Amino acid sequence: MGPRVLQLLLILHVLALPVQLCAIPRGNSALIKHLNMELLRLSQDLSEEVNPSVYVALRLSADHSLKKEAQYLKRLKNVFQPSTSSSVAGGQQKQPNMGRLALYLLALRAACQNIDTHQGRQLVTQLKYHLHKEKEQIAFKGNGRPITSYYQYSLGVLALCVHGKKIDPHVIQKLLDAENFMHGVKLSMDTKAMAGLAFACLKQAKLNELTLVAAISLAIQRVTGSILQAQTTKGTFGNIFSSPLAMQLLIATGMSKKPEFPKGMDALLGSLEQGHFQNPMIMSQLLPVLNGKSYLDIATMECRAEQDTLELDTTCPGSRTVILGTKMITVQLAVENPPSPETLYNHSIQMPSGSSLLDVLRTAAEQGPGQFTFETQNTLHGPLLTAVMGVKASKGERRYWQLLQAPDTSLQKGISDYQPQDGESIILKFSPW
Ligand code: B12
Ligand SMILES: *[C@@H]1O[C@H](CO)[C@@H](O)[C@H](O)[C@H]1NC(C)=O
Repeated sequence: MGPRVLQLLLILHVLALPVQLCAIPRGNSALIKHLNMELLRLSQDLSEEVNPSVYVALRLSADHSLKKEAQYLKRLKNVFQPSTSSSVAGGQQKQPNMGRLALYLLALRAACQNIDTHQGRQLVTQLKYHLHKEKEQIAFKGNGRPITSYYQYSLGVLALCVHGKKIDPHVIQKLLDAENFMHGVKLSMDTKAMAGLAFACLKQAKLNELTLVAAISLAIQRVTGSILQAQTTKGTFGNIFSSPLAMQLLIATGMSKKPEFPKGMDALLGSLEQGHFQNPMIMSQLLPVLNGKSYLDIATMECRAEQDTLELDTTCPGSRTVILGTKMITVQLAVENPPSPETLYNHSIQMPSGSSLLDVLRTAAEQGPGQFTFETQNTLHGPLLTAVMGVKASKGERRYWQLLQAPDTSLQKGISDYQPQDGESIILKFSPW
């Protein structure tokens, strides 16, 4: 062995050390702590968009860093209630969509903030107005479908409910109808779970008339029944990324004694250990489950005697840091806009291994000016692909750029999270939803 080799080995050894220390740990409590830490790290990263769902997850955890949580709440307020502070709203749109507003209200309750103030009441009124407009859309213009989605509609109901606010019975009725008849719209597992959480809160809040209460109880039975029935042999409900919300519903409805529950928990912990949960939004839906909590628990939070023991480990880079390989891979990228049979674009792209699909799109766009173009929009979930080759959904049009692995497997991750393999063929297809 020459001295150069020895030197190299030594360097490699030194390089490998921190990586080892930062790897995803084994053992359930270590895994949970690791996830908690990742979310806390995210909350401190000023380059990340503030996300009320991340705050809620930190608040529902057993371990806290109260100072960092307070700092994050302040940042949330700056964005969602910019008038309360001197700072200018940081980047985000002035009017948050209904779902974000609802998540923010959940966050305020999770901070035990009094919303019976002038500004708090404004937020509640705003959310009620959104729900009212959605109710009208469902009943008259939308043919059973809301402007946003039943997922956001459910979040809205849930947020008012955890604050103990009275909700228009007609608004509740529309969600019951959607769950019961579904208006020909197949509700996704995530949506069912969120609707179920809203129903579970309404039942517990006891704010409603008896007939409505009976209908709500029935709806809870149907939703939980269909979720339990949908469990796969792997233990997931829907796919792995809808399972956190499904498990939250099982927790909220006291079903954690059912045999399906530990099976679901094993699936979640297994995937966590394998590093499948890297999206902040999904991580924030998962952490409460691992702590045995659901969004329903926010309603009764007292914010007293909390364990202020979580310390940020600054020596690890965070699992979302991607290290690109030196090996090059080839990815085939095609664009389809049915019913047109021709492909708008179809080329192979060379990339370093470990690149995300977003990197692939960027490289394609750089290759020939005008050949490939795309646009994205920031969401709490990450960058959403909104336009390709100048084609985008017009206002109210229910179409989106679906990500597929050829020929027709829908990807379960978004453009910034998905890493194509060598020789993989990706199709961007303008699809209805
Ligand atoms: C409704 C919904 C959709 C609708 C949104 C339309 C609408 N106007 O509401 C449609 C059908 C368009 C959609 C598309 C996709 N979705 Co979707 N979607 C959801 C759902 C059920 C709710 C999202 C929501 O309203 N959040 C609440 C509000 C407050 O947050 P928001 O940030 O303002 O919401 C916006 C974004 O979430 C965005 N959005 C929706 N889905 C996705 C997915 C990604 C990756 C991104 C970046 C953004 C995004 O649309 C929302 C409305 O504007 C979630 C379920 C969940 N557990 O979160 C899945 C979910 C987020 N979607 C998912 C996926 C995989 C996709 C697709 C990538 C599927 C595909 N193969 O093409 C595409 C996005 C492709 C692209 N163009 O970039 C996964 C993400 C998993 C992960 N690992 O991160 C989830 C968790 C579902 C699941 N269990 O698999 N989705
Ligand atoms: C794109 O081109 C490749 C090879 O040139 C071909 O095999 C593939 O079927 C094409 N894809 C689409 C969606 O047309």
